[in-house]
Amino acid sequence: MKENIKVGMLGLGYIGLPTAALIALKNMEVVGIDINKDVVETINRGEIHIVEPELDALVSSVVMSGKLRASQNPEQADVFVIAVPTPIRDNNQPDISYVQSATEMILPYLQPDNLFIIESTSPVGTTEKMAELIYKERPELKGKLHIAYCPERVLPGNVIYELEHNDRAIGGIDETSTKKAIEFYRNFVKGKLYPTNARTAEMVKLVENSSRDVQIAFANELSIISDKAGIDVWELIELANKHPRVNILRPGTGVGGHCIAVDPWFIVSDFSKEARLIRTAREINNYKTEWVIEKIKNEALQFELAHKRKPRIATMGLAFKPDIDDLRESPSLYVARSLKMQDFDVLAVEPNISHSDEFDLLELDQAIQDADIVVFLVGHKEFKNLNLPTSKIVLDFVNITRE
Ligand code: SAJ
Repeated sequence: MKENIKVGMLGLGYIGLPTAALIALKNMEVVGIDINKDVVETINRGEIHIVEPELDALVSSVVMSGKLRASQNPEQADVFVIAVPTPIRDNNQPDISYVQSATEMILPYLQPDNLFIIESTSPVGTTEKMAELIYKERPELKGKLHIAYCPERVLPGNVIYELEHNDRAIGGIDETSTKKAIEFYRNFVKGKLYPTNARTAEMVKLVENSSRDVQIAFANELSIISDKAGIDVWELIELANKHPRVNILRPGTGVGGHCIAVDPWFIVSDFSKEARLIRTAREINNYKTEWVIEKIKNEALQFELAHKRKPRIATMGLAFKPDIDDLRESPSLYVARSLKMQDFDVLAVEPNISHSDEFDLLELDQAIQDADIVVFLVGHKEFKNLNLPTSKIVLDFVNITRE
């Protein structure tokens, strides 16, 4: 690959923007291409439109230095990286139309020796499909492009560090593509780069998140069984984990976020007969959220019978996991919303956000003081070591009050 590499990053979201900024920091020229005019303008001002620690300073410095700029229009580059969303539709089928339209967008700009990489989480076979699409429209390029899949595996909240330090699996549609893609990532990744083929690399991403989903489902199922058996699930797991080869994860309000609750469906949709455990894990984790709602409602009903009025319920945490402000696919938000829709008096607390269109957020102390029932839905650090008055009914689904 030549010396001054120019990179076209398609999609400037949670993955595309930090990756583009990191590449620019390593002295490559990066043009970020996004269909959203506001996103393009925000980035060109050196600002950001998403929340991620350290990202604002990084973007501002590489925009100032002229290494990163954003545009709505594609242009020629040496490397194209696709980092657009691949959502699931209502029927749990993956939607790769953004990957396809991003690929179509750059078709006229592709040149011999270009490297085309997909990072978006994708069903197995997507990279080969895009290669077919490219060569159908630009047959003269056949055999002259390098095409690969390389999934990201960064944890929201720690993206900048993990982008640089995590190991990565990189799979080309042929061996030269794999080699060229590894050379490219070596410019900015300190982690190990493992070569494979495109189909395996696609499946690696899906399997990582499915594995976590299955393990969390096991913990969630144990919590439901233990409740029925009159056993403290936290003590149970702590003791079982003393075994040298057992490591049970934590039960909770359900599984949220835009990855673990989504990616397993990419396997289930293509392998519906075979992926029985993966599908069941999804169902168990979704059911756990409904189970939590039922538990709260039962407690509220008991209160109403005893006190002849509806209880005020403080819901502690709305984010999808501890110590972040991300509400996407959040089971806790779903619980609070569902209680509110069923006419319960919900006092919502979320220390990581300052404003919600949906809830009048309360300060922690105020909510506890005003509430009859205090429900812990997320293990935010602010919820540790609280002095909870004994008069309050406490439902702690994440064990944060005992940590
Ligand atoms: N959760 C539990 N119990 C646990 C651990 C997690 O209930 O013991 C819940 C969390 O509360 C949350 C959900 O699971 O609702 C997911 O949180 P997470 O921290 O496990 O993962 P994400 O969604 O923030 O990021 C994941 C990561 N994947 C894995 O750990 C295998 C990350 O590395 C991926 O890059 C990311 O998905 C992604 O983009 O795919």
